[in-house]
Amino acid sequence: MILLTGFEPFGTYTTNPSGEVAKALDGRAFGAEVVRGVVLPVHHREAALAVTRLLDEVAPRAIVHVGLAGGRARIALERVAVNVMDFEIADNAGYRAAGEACVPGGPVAYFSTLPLGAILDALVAEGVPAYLSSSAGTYLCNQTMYTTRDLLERRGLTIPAGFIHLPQSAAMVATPVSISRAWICR
Ligand code: PCA
Repeated sequence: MILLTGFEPFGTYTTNPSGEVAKALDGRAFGAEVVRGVVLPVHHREAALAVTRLLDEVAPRAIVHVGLAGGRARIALERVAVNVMDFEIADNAGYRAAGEACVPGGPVAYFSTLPLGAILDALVAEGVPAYLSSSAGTYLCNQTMYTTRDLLERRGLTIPAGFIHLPQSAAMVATPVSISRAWICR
C-alpha cells in the first residue's frame, strides 16, 4: 500500500488539485502496490494526527504527500522540510502560527526520502514541467512533511516519504472571469 495524501481547499482557493489527485488515485494499483488516497484537513493539529492514524492503519510502503503551491508554475519535488510554522494566512481552523516549531526540540530540518532524481527524470521525460525545490514554505505542507518524517524517524521506519507541490490546475487559472479579464486587457 502507498499512502497518498492531498489537502482540502484553503485560503481563497475553492478547489485544491492535490485533494482531487488523492481522491482520483484512491484504490488504483501501480504494479504490486495499491494507493490509499486521503484528503487531509488544512489544520495545524488534525493533519498530523490523521497521518499518524493512517500510518497505524495502513502500514504503507511509502508516503507521498501532495499539496497546492498556487504561485508556482511547475510541479515542485520538495527536498527539505524545516522545523518552522510561520503561516502567512490562517489555516482552516482559524489558527495562524507565528514562528513556532513543528515539533518542539526536533531537528532543524528533514530531507525527503523519496527518490527525487528518478521522479524528476520520469516527469521531464513525459514532458511534465517539474523541478527540485529547496523550500516547501512554512505552512501546512512543510509542517506535514516535517511531522511525517519526524514520526518515521522516531519509529525507526525507513520507508520513503516526502512532499510534492502542484501548481494551480488549468481549470483554476482559466476561469471565465480570468479569460474575460484577459480579453479586456488584450
Ligand atoms: N497547500 C498549502 C497547505 C495546503 C495545500 O494544499 C501549503 O503549501 O502549505
